[in-house]
Amino acid sequence: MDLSKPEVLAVSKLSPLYAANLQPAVTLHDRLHELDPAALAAAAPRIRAIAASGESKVSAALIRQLPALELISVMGVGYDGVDVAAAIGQGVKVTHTPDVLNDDVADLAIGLMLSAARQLPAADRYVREGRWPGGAMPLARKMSGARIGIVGMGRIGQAIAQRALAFGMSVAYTARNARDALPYRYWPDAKSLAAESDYLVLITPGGAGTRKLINAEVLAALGPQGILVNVARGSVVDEAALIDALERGVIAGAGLDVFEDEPNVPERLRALPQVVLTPHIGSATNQTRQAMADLAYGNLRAHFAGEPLLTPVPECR
Ligand code: 8YV
Repeated sequence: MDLSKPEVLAVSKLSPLYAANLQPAVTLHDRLHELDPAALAAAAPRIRAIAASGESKVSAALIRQLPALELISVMGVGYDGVDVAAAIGQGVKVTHTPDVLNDDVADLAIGLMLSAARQLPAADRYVREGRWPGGAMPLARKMSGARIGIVGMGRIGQAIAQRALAFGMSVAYTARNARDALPYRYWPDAKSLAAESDYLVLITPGGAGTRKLINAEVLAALGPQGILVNVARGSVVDEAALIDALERGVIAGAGLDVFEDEPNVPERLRALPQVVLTPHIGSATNQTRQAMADLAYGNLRAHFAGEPLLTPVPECR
């Protein structure tokens, strides 16, 4: 072990791109808290940083176990799994990777909207399975010109709105606060937004403040022509209520990239043909994941060089 290098705990299986950035510069302890608690106890007094992904859990208990901890560098824009209050309480800074993934997540949101509306996965299967010669596929529905309601109007929400405008869609949103500088209609809550939307697209942070925000009532308001798209966090949707609404035709369909208990997707959801499912790939392109890995490492490097952090989370600014 090179004692001159800072010691870092990886709390989940890190992206190989992030790990490759870290490897030469730090001594990396891979998931000791899960794999070898005794080894963690031995290394704990020397661990100065945690490397995490957007889905990682960093509990108050783990933070308390690491008395030398200075920084938690998340490779992801979302950091709802990190107990930020506990970190701040112990003088630990938290960083994330905003902006660099806006395009990819917004692209995927539009892709899921189109896939659900035009039934692209089913159309692909139709051709592969040799069903075309037997007759045309059932007609799908038009997306251009429809109404999109966006839950969360941060950087990615705005990128989705811009794309929706290019499809001639009318854009409305809900968020904690109205953003008066934006030309979109604001609704104070998800239910009233859903009632005026054909596509309800979720891109709000996860965590306690948005848990099960999209419940049976909101889905009923979206209605039998409505399509739900989730590129935020599975926790934002009451998944049992969603499955029920899809099975009973309360809403028309869904495009889902995130789930309550990833990577486990309920069998009942997987059985529904009007649902398009992707395995949490919002930011999963080579270009974007490299940019995220570089930013996550850049924060860590800046910290150990005594320089200002590049992208601290808002609570740590
Ligand atoms: C990734 C994400 O799944 O940025 C986020 O919040 O959910 C994703 O981009 C992941 O964090 C990549 O490490």
